[in-house]
Amino acid sequence: DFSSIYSKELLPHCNGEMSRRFLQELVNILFSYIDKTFDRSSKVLDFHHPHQLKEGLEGFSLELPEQPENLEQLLVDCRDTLKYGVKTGHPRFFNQLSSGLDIVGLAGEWLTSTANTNMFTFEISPVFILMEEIVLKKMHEKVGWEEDKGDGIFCPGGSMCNLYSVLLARYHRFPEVKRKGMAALPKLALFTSEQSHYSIKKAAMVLGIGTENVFVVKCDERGKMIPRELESCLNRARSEGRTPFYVNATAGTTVFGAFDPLPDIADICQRHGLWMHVDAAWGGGLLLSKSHCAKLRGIERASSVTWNPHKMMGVPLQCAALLVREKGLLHECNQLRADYLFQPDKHYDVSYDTGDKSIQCGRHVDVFKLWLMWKAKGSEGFGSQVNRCLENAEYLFNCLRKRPDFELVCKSKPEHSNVCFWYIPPSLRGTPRGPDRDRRLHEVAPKIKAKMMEEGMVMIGYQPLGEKVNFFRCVFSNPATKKEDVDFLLDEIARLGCD
Ligand code: ABU
Repeated sequence: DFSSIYSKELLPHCNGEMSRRFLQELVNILFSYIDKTFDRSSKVLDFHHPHQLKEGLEGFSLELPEQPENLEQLLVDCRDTLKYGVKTGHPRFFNQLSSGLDIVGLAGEWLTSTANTNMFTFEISPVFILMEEIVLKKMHEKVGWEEDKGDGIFCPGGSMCNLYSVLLARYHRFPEVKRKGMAALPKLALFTSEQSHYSIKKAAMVLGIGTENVFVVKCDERGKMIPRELESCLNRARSEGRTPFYVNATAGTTVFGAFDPLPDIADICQRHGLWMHVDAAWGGGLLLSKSHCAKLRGIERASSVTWNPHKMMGVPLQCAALLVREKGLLHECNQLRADYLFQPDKHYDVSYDTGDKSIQCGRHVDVFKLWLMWKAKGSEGFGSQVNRCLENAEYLFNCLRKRPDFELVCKSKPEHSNVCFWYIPPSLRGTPRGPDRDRRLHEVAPKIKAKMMEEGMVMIGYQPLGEKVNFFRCVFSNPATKKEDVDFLLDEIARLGCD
């Protein structure tokens, strides 16, 4: 019982015994949460509306006190924080591209927090800096780049990686931008598919290029960029007086999981002298699978690649890497030589002070958990994990084909682990296709999702896309998910949606 004990009785104020007991108690709470995460009979979430959580629930208050609270209360708060959160590692959590709870990854995250250091210099992160180099090399090898040529950096999420890619491409073509800014440049244009991630447009916005200068290239019915549409966008941009400099190709789109035709896009980029970026935030994990890596053929021709191990590889959030083919460019583009951090006269090889490659100053250690998981599984272990997720997707696809109460959005076999579908309630079955059916079908997924969240036994996302009204998107990245969870998902949707 910690009810009469306060944080002033923990380290550094007192001896370590009480700190150990407190942390041990916290670990017990975490173990119990982990057990529940893998227990199919436990809920994925215990949903409460924002106002309910803000008002406070059964002794759980988010408000901050003026006076210290005792350690017992802190442990209750920790338990409640997990209780009212979402178990993203639950085998029936299908809501996001990142899911799962990897025990080795978790160990890595705990160690990282305990070490509590910063990635800007070798002097305070000697081991982590070298691990980053080793892991990046391994990722370059999987992409297919020549040994010792590439560069890269772990950054906070795929959107930031994509931002870096646009920044680098612009600097590569117009190095004067670093000092003179956008006013010294012609009107730029960049290109990305209509199904690519919104972060490409956001990068254009943040970097002062402007969203109107992002050309959105049409996709085919599977969500893949159409190369001849890219060519016509390039011609249009030129005829409008813009200077094309960057093309983003997506390897694993967010909704359909589609892979753009990388070799064709690489040919176009080569012909027009453009930077080719591949956003493989979601699809990068497939590089580790012998059965599926061919879907990324052509990625080796990219100038830069985004790859998020926190998605398909199941590494705890967050873990995202920007890989760059040309060594030194990141440093040249972002270096500002802050004297208080990057002194050139240190007694070790200062090329390991990688912090000036970054646009951040402080940088979290995201690499250790990935390094530890790679040791634990080997590339092959990651490959089998990816294969299992894609097998689940194929199983769901086959189930959907057989069931009359569901309709697939894409009729062809999924390339990645995304499967998109509508549930057709009894009242809509047999209704002729058209605006009236679309209007009613659009309301089905949000209604089911609302009930699903209130009951909390499973979780899946939905969205509209182009002219397609709201549909469910199921994604598999959790190695704990089995076929029985897929059956459960479909039966739950049918139960909740039956009118
Ligand atoms: N950065 C894309 C993540 C979106 C998703 O999990 O659905």
